[in-house]
Amino acid sequence: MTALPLVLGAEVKQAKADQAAIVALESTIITHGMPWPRNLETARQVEQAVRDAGAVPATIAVIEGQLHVGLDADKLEALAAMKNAAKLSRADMAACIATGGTGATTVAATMIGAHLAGIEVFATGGIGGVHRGAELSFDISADLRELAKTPVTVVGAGAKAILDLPKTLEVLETLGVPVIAFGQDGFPAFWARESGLQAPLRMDSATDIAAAARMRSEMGVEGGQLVANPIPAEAEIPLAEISSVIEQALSAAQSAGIGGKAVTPFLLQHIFEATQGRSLEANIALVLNNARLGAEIARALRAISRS
Ligand code: PSU
Ligand code: MN
Repeated sequence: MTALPLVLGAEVKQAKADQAAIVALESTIITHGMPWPRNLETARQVEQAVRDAGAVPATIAVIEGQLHVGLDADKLEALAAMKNAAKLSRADMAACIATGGTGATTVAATMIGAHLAGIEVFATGGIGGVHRGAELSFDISADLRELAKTPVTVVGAGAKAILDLPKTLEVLETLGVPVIAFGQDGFPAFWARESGLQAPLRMDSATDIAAAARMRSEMGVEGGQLVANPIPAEAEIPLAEISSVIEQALSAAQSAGIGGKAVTPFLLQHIFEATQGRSLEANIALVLNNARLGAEIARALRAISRS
């Protein structure tokens, strides 16, 4: 048998020994979601937001064939500066590790890494979902199926309106994934607090979210939970404003013949340019907000385990 080269960062190792609260963080947002050098700055700020909220951050990535859970400062910087890091999901993560490759982890791959390291909570920006036109392209992110399978609570700001949000919610329901809006009834749409759609579930405290996760595992119901945490009001770009930019980005992707893994990064970059960076500022604000809530949920889970 080949042993899994799982490397815990020093801070994460200590947190495991202390049974402290840990929050996993993804790395595709660093390599494919934000431009240099804001990606590095943001990655550091997000880690600090987790610490300030009383938990330990564990940024996950594959580096030279090792699955790192918690990156030291040098590794984080090197990854952020990389121009050609792979974007890893469930399908290609093992192959990358086995062949000594380097790549950033998407939501799906980060969930797998977190679970292997015994981490129950993961904070990010937004999840992948059902793309518009999926009835023809069949482009549905592996993130959705991962949520159905792997017992990690993922905190995101909903899903971007570059996706087909009603279909994304339908698929999550079919897969048996709890979708919990935090503190409101509506399902948030990443840059916008409201998508116009109702969220299937609403919770108002980290304790309730932690209790629901525990109950699922108690019952032997597999899979995780999606917590949809609305962007802070002061940072939001309402749907009416961002919609036309999204339409332009989608038609640009179509004319350029973009497909597969390249779709999401292409759309994000286009929207960043078209909003003169405002989309990036909003993105950073919501990730920090999710990091804080992730830390609260991780602490609430620790509290339940101790009681
Ligand atoms: N959505 C965002 N920002 C991102 C991503 C999604 O708003 O950076 C990234 C995440 O890593 C997510 C991945 O898991 O894109 C989904 O890609 P795909 O649609 O190719 O599965
Ligand atoms: Mn896809």
